[in-house]
Amino acid sequence: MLIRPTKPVPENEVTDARLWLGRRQVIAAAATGLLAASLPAAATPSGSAPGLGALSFTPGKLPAGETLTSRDKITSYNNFYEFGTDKSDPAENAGALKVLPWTVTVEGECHKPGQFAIEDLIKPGSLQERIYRHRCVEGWSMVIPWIGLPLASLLGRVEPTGNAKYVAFETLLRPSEMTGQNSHVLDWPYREGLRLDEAMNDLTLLAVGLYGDVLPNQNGTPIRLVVPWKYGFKGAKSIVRIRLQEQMPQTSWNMYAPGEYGFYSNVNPDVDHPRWSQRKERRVGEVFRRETLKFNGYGEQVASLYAGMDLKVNY
Ligand SMILES: Nc1nc2c(c(=O)[nH]1)N[C@H]1C(S)=C(S)[C@@H](COP(=O)(O)O)O[C@H]1N2
Ligand SMILES: [Mo]
Repeated sequence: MLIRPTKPVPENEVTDARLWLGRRQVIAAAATGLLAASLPAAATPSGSAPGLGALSFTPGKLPAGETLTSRDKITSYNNFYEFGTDKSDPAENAGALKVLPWTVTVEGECHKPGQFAIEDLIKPGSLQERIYRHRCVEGWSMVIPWIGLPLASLLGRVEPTGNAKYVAFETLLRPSEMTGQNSHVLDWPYREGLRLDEAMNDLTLLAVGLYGDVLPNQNGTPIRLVVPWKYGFKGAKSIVRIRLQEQMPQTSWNMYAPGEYGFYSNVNPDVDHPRWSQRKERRVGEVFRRETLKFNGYGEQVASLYAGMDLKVNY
């Protein structure tokens, strides 16, 4: 979120999004036919990636009036400071990360803490595709076909205690491969947090894939948070630890600049960032900027979480 002159994004994405839509239409057709009657809901074969195999998932729905951002853009214009601060750095440098074995530790205020191997979390039957708007605090946005599991399903497995009020997330700390961690641009490991009711909301996803395949390293391999009504930085990548706790967790960007990045960080056109307006955004790949929607357009599902709160104070 350091603001730098924007580099031009290569305009070489062409038919990628349309091919994906074509494939999904075939899948949707199959899902309404006889095949669906004889199979469990999640039986969609897709491409495979080294180590983790193919993902099976229930196809999702494109929000009305939206167009998918191309896979090229989603995987080449990234924020992942563990691999550098330029938008093109993660695609160049994240290949160095050795992904497997990978476990996610879930601990703290819960009755059944545990360590979950990534293979356990991506089992057939657990994964859904969710096509979400993705709005970065810097003013750009995308529409991304994620694949993941609702965070609530993992939290349900560990059975939160009555003391659990918040959920803290931590990214892997491995400066030998995440070479950006050798600089002090942020206080590592990358940390994020949600209130428990935000974490349990059905929109909140632990994403393990996009465009039908496992997550490319630069997008947060092998598992990252996606909270579509919040600015993109809430979506911690490459998560190794999830902790249920009574206190509000510290978050990396809030520690870096408390006056600029609050704990809630809901997408809100009415609350300017101290150095720029949040009224508009640029869909990556589009020329004209568009109006930013309150809660990124997900108000119907989440506005009630903030009833009675002053969102200018709780930004
Ligand atoms: N671990 C980690 N997670 C992170 C970041 C980061 O630097 N490190 N950047 C955040 C920011 S600022 C954004 S906008 C999104 C970008 O996700 P994407 O590259 O998949 O679009 O990741 C978020 N998650
Ligand atoms: Mo961001």
